Amino acid sequence: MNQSFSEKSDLESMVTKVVTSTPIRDIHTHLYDPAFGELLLWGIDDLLVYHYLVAEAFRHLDLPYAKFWALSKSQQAELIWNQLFIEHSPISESCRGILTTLHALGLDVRKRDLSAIRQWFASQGSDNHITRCMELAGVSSLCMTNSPFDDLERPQWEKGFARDERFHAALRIDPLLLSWATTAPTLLKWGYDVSPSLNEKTIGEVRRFLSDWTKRIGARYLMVSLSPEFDFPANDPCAQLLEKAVLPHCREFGLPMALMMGVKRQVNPQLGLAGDGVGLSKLSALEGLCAAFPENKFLVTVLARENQHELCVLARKFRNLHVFGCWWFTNIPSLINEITRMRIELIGMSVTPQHSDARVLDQLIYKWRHSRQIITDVLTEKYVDLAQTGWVVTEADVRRDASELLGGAFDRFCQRS
Ligand code: RAT
Ligand code: ZN
Repeated sequence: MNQSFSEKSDLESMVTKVVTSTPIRDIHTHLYDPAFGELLLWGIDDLLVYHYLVAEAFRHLDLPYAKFWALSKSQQAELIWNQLFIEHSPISESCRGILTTLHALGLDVRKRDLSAIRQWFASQGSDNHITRCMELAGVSSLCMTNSPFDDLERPQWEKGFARDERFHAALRIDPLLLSWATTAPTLLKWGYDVSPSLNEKTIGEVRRFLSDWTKRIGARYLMVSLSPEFDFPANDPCAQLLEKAVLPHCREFGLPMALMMGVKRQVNPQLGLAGDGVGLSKLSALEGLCAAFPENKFLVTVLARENQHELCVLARKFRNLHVFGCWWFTNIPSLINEITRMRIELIGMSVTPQHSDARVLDQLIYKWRHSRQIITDVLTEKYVDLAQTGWVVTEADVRRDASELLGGAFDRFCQRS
């Protein structure tokens, strides 16, 4: 018999226990299967040169951008460590994240000793470290971001390798949709008989390309990050390719299309990867897509805080829309709290509140520990509200709900025909 919980403190400890022990399926990261060797980043220097921290360090650094980029990775890491951890308190989410991670790995952060931390990482083996980070984060599987247009990544897929079953693939197609003029010659070089104009033959060849890569990598979904200017329907190559090639391909393979909306690329190009910003997306475009293509499934996250409410309302209208993640600049405790609360209040458990977007393996630990805590807090509060009506929440209920939020709802959405 399931025990029932109605006291707030009982509920709190039960929800904490359940959410902490529910395995997470992380649906979007930038991590790689270990077969990709050095493309899978880990360790203190990669943690420190994460672009979220580069942007923050430049708030303090009095150094020309070019000089910073000319430094080695370890010199850059040292500068960032000094600015963000020694000269100032490491309070920002990205800084705190490093401390959460080091602490969970058993390192003593009190010493503020970068060389000791480096020494510790240097003595770790990458295979064990993958398992340890995933265990400490409570992550059972994760989705990579796999781009055939990436010259470092492509050869490994072409060669083939034994897959690590914890690492799932997602087919990233930004160059195809966002820069057709330069991508068409690339496809031609790879043996796809495309022309600059999007005629029937070209569309067929684009679909053949998508189909080859979907099969080659075993893609779970296709994905693109879109700028605030993205519109649909429209007469530009992005909207045309989406409608005529990508969405029919997704229908044929039964795969969702992930749209990450609202990134303003290279607001400050001197910052490199850290130079992207945010803008308000036109969710009327998404509404148009969901309505016009009921047989397509859309996985969507938005970068602008101001778009979050409209996105939830859209999800109430279209069951072919699955909302996920607190992405990038919204992956901070105050906004995760606000957004998760709002989502659960508007669309209940039919949402995936978080993905990690980890670029460095160790980041799984903090990204998930911090978010799990907030998901626990929000759920507890909601169950307490229910208890006040006399509704009795059982541990089995919480187990089911946590499992939905941490990957189950996503899986079912993907499997739906
Ligand atoms: O969050 C990030 O690390 C960004 O740089 C982007 O990669 C973003 O997540 C994306 O997938 O476009
Ligand atoms: Zn990402």
